[in-house]
Amino acid sequence: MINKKGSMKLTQSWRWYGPNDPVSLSDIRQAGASGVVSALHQLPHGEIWREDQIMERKNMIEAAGLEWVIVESLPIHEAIKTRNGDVEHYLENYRISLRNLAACGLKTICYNFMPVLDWTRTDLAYALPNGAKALYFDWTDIAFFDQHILKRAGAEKSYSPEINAELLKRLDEFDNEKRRQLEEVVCMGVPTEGSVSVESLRESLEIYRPIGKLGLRKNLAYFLESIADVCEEEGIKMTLHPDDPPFPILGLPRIASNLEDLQWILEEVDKPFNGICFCTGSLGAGPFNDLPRILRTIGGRVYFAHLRNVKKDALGNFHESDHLEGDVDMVTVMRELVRLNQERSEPIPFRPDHGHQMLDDLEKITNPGYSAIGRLKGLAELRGLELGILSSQNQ
Ligand code: DNO
Ligand code: MN
Repeated sequence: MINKKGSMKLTQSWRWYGPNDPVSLSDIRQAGASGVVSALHQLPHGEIWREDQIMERKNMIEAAGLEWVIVESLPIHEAIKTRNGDVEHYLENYRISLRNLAACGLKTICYNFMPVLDWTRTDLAYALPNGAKALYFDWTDIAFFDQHILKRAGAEKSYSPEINAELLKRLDEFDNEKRRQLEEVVCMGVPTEGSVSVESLRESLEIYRPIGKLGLRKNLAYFLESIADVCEEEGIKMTLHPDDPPFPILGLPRIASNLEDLQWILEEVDKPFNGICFCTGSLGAGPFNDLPRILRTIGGRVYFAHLRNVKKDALGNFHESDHLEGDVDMVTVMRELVRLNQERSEPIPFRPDHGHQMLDDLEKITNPGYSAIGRLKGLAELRGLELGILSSQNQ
């Protein structure tokens, strides 16, 4: 495909949780996306994805006039992240799933290497002044969970004096109902896969303690080396999703939180298949992350983008803000993405990562962050931004 300057747009894509997703494929088409991001969420982590199961999902998507462009996620079993005795079995399963996906034409895979929990928030229905609801992360809430529910030894040392003071001030707020809600939200893990218990979270903390940041980095490198041949033979690109939020929580190690982390990963396994999913909302919650700079530095290895914004306060608490408003300079990020896209032979897919729960969706049961209307709004804004940048180039 010849990519004349300005002629190729980013692929507008949308996450679909499969047939049980309250948002249908027809909704996705009406939102104007052409690409679908999906996974076989019904399968437990570590199980082989068979070709017939993959084809069934692919056919569903294509029958709706859409294209399955990214697999998100092909999850990494805890045995691989902790490199325990079962690691070789799960690596072999992963390689088989990758080959099966490639045989079905699916060659860009998103995954994360966060211990135990996927993204973590403390409130899934944070009320915005306009009446919409957003996902929210509050340091004082997480400190309460850590110190009073999880009861992790020495937990208070993980929090700044300001947060510990705030916790003392707000202690009365944590009645039984608030404790129950907090426990549910923090332990939720991935919405479609059920939650972990406080007890099993405690056990995981013990497993990860001796591994630490260095050990987890090594385990990621081992995983990447173990799948390198399959990826190179099949033309597969792996895209690592950054940590969300991008700092250690509950004493668990984090290894994909900032530019230095991402550079380490790309250099340690310095092969083109080893790439990044550039998630602006995840990286944007980090106090020192300069998103345009990160993208300019590692952009050559970015094969997928999640676009959303966050707004932090003085304590570092953050909520998911409107896609074009917040701490992430989305205009500059989009300019850089458009530039990168113009160097590619295939367009880079992006999706409006999360969206607000708003309008009619306020009355509906939705997957947190993944209701229809808020993402539709985000996609519309992002598509307009891209078009504006492209047309200003051609003037
Ligand atoms: C958060 C979301 C996550 C993400 C997974 C990828 O920013 O994009 O749900 O999809 O962590 O494995
Ligand atoms: Mn993301």
